[in-house]
Amino acid sequence: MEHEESHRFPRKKRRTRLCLIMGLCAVLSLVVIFAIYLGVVHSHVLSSYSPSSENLKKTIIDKCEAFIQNNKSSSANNCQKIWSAFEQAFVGRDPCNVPMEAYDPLMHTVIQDPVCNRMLFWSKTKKIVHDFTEKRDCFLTLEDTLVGFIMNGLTWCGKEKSNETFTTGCPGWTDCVNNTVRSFWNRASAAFADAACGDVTAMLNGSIATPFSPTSIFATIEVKRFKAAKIKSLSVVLVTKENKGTTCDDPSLQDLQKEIDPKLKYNCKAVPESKIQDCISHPDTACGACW
Ligand code: AVW
Repeated sequence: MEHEESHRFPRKKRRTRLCLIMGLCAVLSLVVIFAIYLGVVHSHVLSSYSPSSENLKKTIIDKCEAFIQNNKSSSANNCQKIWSAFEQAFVGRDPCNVPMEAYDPLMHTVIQDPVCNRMLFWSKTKKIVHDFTEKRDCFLTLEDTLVGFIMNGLTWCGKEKSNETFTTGCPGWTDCVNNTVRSFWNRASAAFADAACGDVTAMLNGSIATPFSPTSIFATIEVKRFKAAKIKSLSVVLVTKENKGTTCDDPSLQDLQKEIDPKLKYNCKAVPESKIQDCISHPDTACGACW
């Protein structure tokens, strides 16, 4: 009995210690869970309270500065001034009633040297064209210029009688004609086409029925602004899938030819997509050999 007692006592002690450790663990776990909860709630409250205009402003200024850092020829630009000129175009306005002219002050604020002979226009070929220019310096699209680079991928709008900027709940591309984002791209495309000079290239999609789509920005804005006094030639690169699809004789491309000034030399070449993909994967291939 005595022997049993002496054994029971240390076992009780051990149990008490185990209980203590388990209790401590439970308390610690609760503290950690509570801290995580607090962190999540706090960051959520912060993000829902901080106006999206602050986030958009930061995104735009950061992208602007990154671009200038990588493109020393753009160093005359002032990102703060660009932001101010940008926001005045749409803040306080009905997001369906922002004409492209609203972005005139922005376009006049941005300093962009034209790059004669290297300008690349595109329509329905967004991915392949940018995969290509990302790897090559021989061609430049609107999205490779300061203003195009900054706004590419962003959504924004304002609201009547409000000085806030929104990045969600904005009208979609086709919801209304004069929407904040579409008018920006129309205006920026107009400026890009106005600056076009020398030999100009356009990459169009030979896998669709109408490569020169009459409703596209390329057809409605850019081609209409090509000036024969500055532009020597327009070369169409018709991207085809294994030589299938539309050819350079396509009626829509004949419309394009009719649309441009006859003084401007026109040529068109159907190029298999695989050939351009090869050039994307082998950046050492000379640009002239890509099509
Ligand atoms: P695109 P663009 N809904 O490939 O010639 C949503 O037709 O117009 O080429 N987004 C749209 C819609 C739509 N219905 N239509 C166009 N977009 C947006 C600037 C979308 O982001 C350059 F200088 C699509 O990827 C090119 O030479 C983009 O607009 C020329 O304009 C292009 O549509 C390309 O305009």
